[in-house]
Amino acid sequence: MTMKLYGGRLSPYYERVMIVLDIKGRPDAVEEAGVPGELGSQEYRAINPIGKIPALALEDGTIIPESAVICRYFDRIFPTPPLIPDDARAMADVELACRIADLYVAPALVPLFQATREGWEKGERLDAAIADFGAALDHLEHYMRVSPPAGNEGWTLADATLLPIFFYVAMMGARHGFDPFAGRPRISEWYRGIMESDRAQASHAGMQQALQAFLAARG
Ligand SMILES: N[C@@H](CCC(=O)N[C@@H](CS)C(=O)NCC(=O)O)C(=O)O
Repeated sequence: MTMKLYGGRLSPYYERVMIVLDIKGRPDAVEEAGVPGELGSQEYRAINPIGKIPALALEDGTIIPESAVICRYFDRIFPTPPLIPDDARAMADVELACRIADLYVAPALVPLFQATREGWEKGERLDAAIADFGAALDHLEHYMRVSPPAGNEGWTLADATLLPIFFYVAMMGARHGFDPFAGRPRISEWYRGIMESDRAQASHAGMQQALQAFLAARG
């Protein structure tokens, strides 16, 4: 039995895992299994009681949830090229970018998704959400010490983590009328650089396609 990956490319956490498999040259290591019964269903909770995607089912049926853990699992079973540099300082830079993305940037996107879904008017509530989002980006900018990869080579876990989150960072900026890159030269330079690679272009195109399909199905 092959491994199964539950989720879909609309999720930046799922896409992170797919990028890691691409970096490893092992895109076929998993069967993409979708979300049985949809998110929130009992059927999916029977697979992963946390209810979130992605989740990885190993060959023996063991479930590993949490994208960061799944990525590290793949880094062990497919060791080349490595996702985490050996050098202690470079390792800390990569880990820090991943942590700040997961703990601050991604959660600060959630109110902006809500604002988009519910069509919030300009005003205090939207301004506060944008300000919180800006503060999270400032944390990342302050500690951003990773350089963009050269084309498809030299990708780290920071690149795989940040890229799909930045699909939504750029989108929410455009949707709510602010430039998330303005005054943030480090993340601007990283994003401009990584988007020159085929892998980043393909990832964003795949997420865009998943988004269009989702919006069309919602009607
Ligand atoms: N910390 C988790 C976050 C995963 C996550 O929040 N996934 C979202 C989709 S982008 C989800 O499954 N949401 C469903 C829910 O919260 O019910 C990870 O890194 O895997």
